[in-house]
Amino acid sequence: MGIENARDQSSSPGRRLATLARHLSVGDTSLISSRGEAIDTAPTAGFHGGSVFANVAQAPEDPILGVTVAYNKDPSPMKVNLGVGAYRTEEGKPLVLNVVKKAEKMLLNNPSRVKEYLPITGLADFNKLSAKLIFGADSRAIQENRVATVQCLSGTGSLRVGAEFLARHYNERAIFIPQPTWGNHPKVFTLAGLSVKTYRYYDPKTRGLNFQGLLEDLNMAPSGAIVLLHACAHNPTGVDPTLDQWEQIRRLMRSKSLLPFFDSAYQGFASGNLDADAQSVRMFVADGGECLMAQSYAKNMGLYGERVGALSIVCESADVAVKVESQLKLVIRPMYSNPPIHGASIVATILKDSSVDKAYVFLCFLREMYHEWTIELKAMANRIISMRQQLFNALSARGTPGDWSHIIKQIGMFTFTGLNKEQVSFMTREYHIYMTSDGRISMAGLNTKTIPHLADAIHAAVNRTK
Ligand code: PLA
Repeated sequence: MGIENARDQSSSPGRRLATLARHLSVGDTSLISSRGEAIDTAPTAGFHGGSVFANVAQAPEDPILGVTVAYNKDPSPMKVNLGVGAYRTEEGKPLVLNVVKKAEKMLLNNPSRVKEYLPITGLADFNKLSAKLIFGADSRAIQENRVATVQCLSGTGSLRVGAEFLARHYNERAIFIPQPTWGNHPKVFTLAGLSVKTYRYYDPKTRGLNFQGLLEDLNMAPSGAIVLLHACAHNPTGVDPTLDQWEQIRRLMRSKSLLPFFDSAYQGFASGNLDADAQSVRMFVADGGECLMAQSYAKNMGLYGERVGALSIVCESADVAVKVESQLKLVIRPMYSNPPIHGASIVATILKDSSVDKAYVFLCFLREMYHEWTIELKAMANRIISMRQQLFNALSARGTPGDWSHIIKQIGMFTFTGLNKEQVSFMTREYHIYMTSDGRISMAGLNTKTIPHLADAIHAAVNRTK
């Protein structure tokens, strides 16, 4: 009897026959160990029928990226995707910045460019320029060579590498993250081996910052604990501390030796100004203390799928920074070996600045690219701000019950509407509006044409469950 026939038997003699057939075929499939002994191949279920993964449970879709999956399946022509934070033009199209296209053209036309492996730490120019972009050109930490920067896979990869480093080399496991925060934060930190705790951040009543709660919770954190801070444009709430509040947070954290871990995924998107959006970070770095910084170019350069980001660890001395970098390499090498070259080359081309020597025309051209980027970035930020005003106006015009002023007060890519799960699912079901179930909408996905539709949906959802 062949194996095929034996496989069909489900009765007990059938099973025995199957076992026999397996034994008979051992000569063909058994392995020989390096010591010359036969190794029992213990055939898997897959080998004899069902999948070896038959017991794998169906996982739920990601709460943010799964919204796009559902959106893509919807055949309705009126559907709108306000789930993932991805910038769209007024025509509803994804945007590749002109300056990015220019940089890519330059890279393509440069015959000396090759596709060799980058070092484990990534493109050196990119790392230097990234640190300068977030910490400022005049940062003492940079001048004193106290910053270890490694190129990583966008913001997420930077957070993960930083967390893995902390889990191995830092004496405190607890990381305090704001409540609420970006949904991937707890997963990234837990899987890296840190112990995730939360601090109060958002007050649903005022739809603003729960500053008192934040201070109390950080004050209760164990000395040395890690604290995750959104550098600007807090996701999902769109609520940031004022500069004065940042200063109080800084003082409290430094007095308790809490270690800041900044997540900067939206530099330039909150205010339209790269320096203004980095002020919170620069405040902490200026005091000479240590911190971690995860940077992403997904949003501010529109390089989402290129996966470009950087992790910087600001250290107490240049000597420590050298050692920290050596250990970051040990984290990265077994994870993905070294980062991809293309996106980082685009960023480095744009960030190169001619301030060193304005005499070179070539360098001046590069500086122009930087300037051009800031203009395109500001245009994206301004369009988002105008969407806020338009949505607010549309709801006011409809007389939608409730105070909607938070739409214009919140900043960055998202509005945390305050709509509940039921209202969100009603809007998706009846109006084909896709958003995360916590009521967050990506303002960057809206345009003048879709605003009336969204306002109608919100109006109906609110009136329905009033
Ligand atoms: N940190 C925060 C606060 C973010 O909002 C995001 C992206 C990241 C890090 C990671 O970005 P990156 O790895 O692509 O650089 N948040 C998005 C996308 C825009 C996502 O969930 O992946 C969001 O819709 O919330």
